[in-house]
Amino acid sequence: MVLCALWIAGAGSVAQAGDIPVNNASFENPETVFVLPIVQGWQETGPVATQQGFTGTLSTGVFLNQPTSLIGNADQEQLGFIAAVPGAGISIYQLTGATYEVGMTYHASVWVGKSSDSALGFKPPDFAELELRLFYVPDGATAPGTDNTQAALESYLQIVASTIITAGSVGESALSEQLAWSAAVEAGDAWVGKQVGIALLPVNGDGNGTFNVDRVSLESKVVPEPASVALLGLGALGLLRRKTRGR
Ligand SMILES: [Ca+2]
Ligand SMILES: [Ca+2]
Repeated sequence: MVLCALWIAGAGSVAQAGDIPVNNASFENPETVFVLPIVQGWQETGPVATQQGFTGTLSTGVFLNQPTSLIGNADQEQLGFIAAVPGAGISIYQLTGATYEVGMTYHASVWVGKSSDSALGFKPPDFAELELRLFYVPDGATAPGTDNTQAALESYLQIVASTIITAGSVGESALSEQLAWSAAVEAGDAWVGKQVGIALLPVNGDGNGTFNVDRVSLESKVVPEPASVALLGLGALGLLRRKTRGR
């Protein structure tokens, strides 16, 4: 049994667990003195429109944490925002440098709040929902453009893990941590070897309000599968027995 325990401990140290870098994880870029409808380091999708001379995906961007509407536990100077408008193909997503590996779980964390009546935009209704999604891109899928449909977006962002965050459960002056954990990746999963993707997208609402997001992080962890552990244990016991018999 001692040998068995050593083997399991050894397996954990060999696998590549740890933090997975996320681009612009704190929404500090581009730098703004108020608000910009741009999120660097992420792909932004959604309707393209023009406002105040700027043409682009106005439903997603970054804003300065204003002293007049201070969000107490935001990280650094800025946050991201995502309009709580479902069905319009709105998202921010990125593919990381990591790939889904068998025996690993993937944990995503993002801190989420919602706009207040007085801040940028209006407060979303309590039933509005934001989804935190870990995804993979299936072979041959076409990257959605900015003016894509929701269907095009969904076919590209294939779900590995998903957490739905309701506006009623998050605050205006403080963010709260939201998590999405994948199950342990198994050999037959379609996402084995595919890039680990992370996305935030509105999935319910009445078209009003925005979600505020900050501090995105992602990590992989080793999960010894019960079956593997049992097999390892049996194998180790078998070896011990053979050694004992041989003496
Ligand atoms: Ca930030
Ligand atoms: Ca945008």
